[in-house]
Amino acid sequence: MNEFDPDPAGPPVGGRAAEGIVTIERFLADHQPSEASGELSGLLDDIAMAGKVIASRTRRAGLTELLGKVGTVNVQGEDQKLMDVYADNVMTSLLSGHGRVCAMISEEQAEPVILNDSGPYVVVHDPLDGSSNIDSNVSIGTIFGIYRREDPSAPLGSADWLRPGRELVAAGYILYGTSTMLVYSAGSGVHAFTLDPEVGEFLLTWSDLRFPEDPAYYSLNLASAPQWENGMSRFVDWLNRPDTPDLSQRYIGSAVADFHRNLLHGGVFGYPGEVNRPEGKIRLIYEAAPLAFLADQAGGRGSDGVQDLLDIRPTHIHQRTPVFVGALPLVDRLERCLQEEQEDG
Ligand code: AHM
Ligand code: MG
Repeated sequence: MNEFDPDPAGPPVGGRAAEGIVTIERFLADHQPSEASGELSGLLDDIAMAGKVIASRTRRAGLTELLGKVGTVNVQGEDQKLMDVYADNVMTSLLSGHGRVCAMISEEQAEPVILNDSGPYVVVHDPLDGSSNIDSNVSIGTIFGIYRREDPSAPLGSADWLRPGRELVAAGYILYGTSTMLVYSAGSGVHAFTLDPEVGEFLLTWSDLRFPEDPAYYSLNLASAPQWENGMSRFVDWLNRPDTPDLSQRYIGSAVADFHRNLLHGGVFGYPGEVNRPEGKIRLIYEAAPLAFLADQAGGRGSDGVQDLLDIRPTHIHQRTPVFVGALPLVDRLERCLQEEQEDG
């Protein structure tokens, strides 16, 4: 073997590789509890369909008029790229059928989008995370979470979506990278499917994904370090100690892509609070909570530096939070660094 030969063992993915061809539709049907109505599987299937449509358009983004800014500013004060708007429309359109979804919370919509008062599910989503990367052909993704309404016959209101991530019944993302991959959990493990563009189906790639024991990466935008809240320097000092595990820094700038790589190879993604922006940048409901749900299901966790991200009950739909999400030892270490700083004052 010379230095250019690929590693014969392949990447150290902590999950079970698929044997044979299993479509997402079949996997969902085989894995739903026997007493389930099939509504949640149907909803996940609708999301997979939305992923196919968005993937097909992102593939052509550089060739079409879709690339560029739409000229409006979303509720976060960010320019809306045309693809953001397109992806938001696709999600709303495909999830409004079947009467399953009562309301959707989207990064691109200032207010909840009400679809069907008696639908049993609320969907929260960032239709195109990392969209500032589109014009440089870098991976982006759709993040989603699903809550089941406690009482679908009660009047619909904010209590149906201002809920802690711990109450999610499913969450996941679709990553538009070198291939398109759908990763989801409905509370019994994390499963990953790759879109076969020839047949137009998501096919099982790994089931029961777990963070590998030895983490390989940390994903932080080190250029923001001068603005970070104080305890972060303790973590950077720890990273540079000779007895610290050998970690590489990798930062794509699409949280979903950074999370995905760290899930496969072990690592942590962080977007800390900053001195002038203690709440950080990442949104709790449709970015942080779904990723924390997946991390938890894969043997990792998510924290805001003080508490588990899954325990935070939001007070408004576009609330931001500091985020540390990924492999357990790294999230625990980050939390400890921030807490020690607090204690030492
Ligand atoms: P977006 O939802 O507007 O795309 O913003 C979220 C993105 C994350 O995907 C990414 O981790 C972060 O913003 C990058 O921000 P920065 O360029 O400040 O590092
Ligand atoms: Mg986003």
